[in-house]
Amino acid sequence: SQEELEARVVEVKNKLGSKLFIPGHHYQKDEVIQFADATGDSLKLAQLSAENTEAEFIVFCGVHFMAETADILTNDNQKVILPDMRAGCSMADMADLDQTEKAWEILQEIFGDTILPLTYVNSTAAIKSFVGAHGGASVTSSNAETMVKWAFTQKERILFLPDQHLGRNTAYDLGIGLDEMAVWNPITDKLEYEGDPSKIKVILWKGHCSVHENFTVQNVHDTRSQYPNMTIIVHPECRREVVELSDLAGSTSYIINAIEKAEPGSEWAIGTEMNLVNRLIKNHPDKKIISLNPAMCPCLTMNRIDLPHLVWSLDTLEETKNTIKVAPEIAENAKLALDRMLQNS
Ligand code: CIZ
Ligand code: SF4
Repeated sequence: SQEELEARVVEVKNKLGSKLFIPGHHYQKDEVIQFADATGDSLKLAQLSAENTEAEFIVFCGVHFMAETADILTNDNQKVILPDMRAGCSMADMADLDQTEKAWEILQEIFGDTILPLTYVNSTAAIKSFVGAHGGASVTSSNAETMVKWAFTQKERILFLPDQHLGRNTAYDLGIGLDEMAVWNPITDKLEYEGDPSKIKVILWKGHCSVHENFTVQNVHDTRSQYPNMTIIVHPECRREVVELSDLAGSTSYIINAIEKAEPGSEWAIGTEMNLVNRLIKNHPDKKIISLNPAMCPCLTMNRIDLPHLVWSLDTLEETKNTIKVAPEIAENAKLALDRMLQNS
């Protein structure tokens, strides 16, 4: 039963004490997040894992790329465990190393050595490693602007992986025109662009988040007509048109802060993952909060981590096959990309 499973988590946590650390991403289910030792976005959780040198077992309640980042930043005697190996990320899967090497080769032919690669932290360790090896850095949704500015101090152009929307929204906010942005299509190996390629400043990898792409212009119009006083706040993984029509856009922590600071009685429509929206609704009964998409948008892979998987991973810590271990040669260059971000943001 649920009670037995919960009691088991408490028992293991009490027994292991500081040898066990459970980071929980904001998009995790309540049944899991209630046991998290820390909650946060992916980068904060990886950093907290790295600071926590006492923890021998880090049971990462989030998705695969986040556990990889935690492994890269922690030391060798810390074991990072993902409670369900199927907890991937469709966005991270949209850029693999072969595709990226191919793209890089063609882009070098077109533009020469004028491009710096940047990758959203929502990417595999292999992609971070590629970016690190080519002088680039990782970015998160909270430091993307700073990092894109930094990138332009290094090179004339950037290749932004793997989320076209975060890349486009960030570049647009920095005054780069949509006509100065091209899209790299990794399925056709072609640059999608009409016009003179010498104008291109930003090359956007054609990837997206399948959760945040579910928020539409129609959702914005429906919300405006039904609730004229509502403030619409969205994550920059949403499409450009949706961000354009919204009142506010920002990272997960930006959204949480905005709701926490909001006046009682204020009204909000939020465009981000469903577990987080539901938690904000529950924690702020004095505010009227809805999801921007009434059908709600769960992240199916985040939801793979549930209470039974958490209990199972706690019961199999010593013999687990769910250890996330990034190969040293990949970790080394991936860490370069992460370190450049941490130094510059
Ligand atoms: O969309 C995600 O998975 C986000 C916002 C991850 C993160 O960086 O916390
Ligand atoms: Fe990946 Fe989107 Fe899920 Fe985040 S919300 S883990 S980007 S699919």
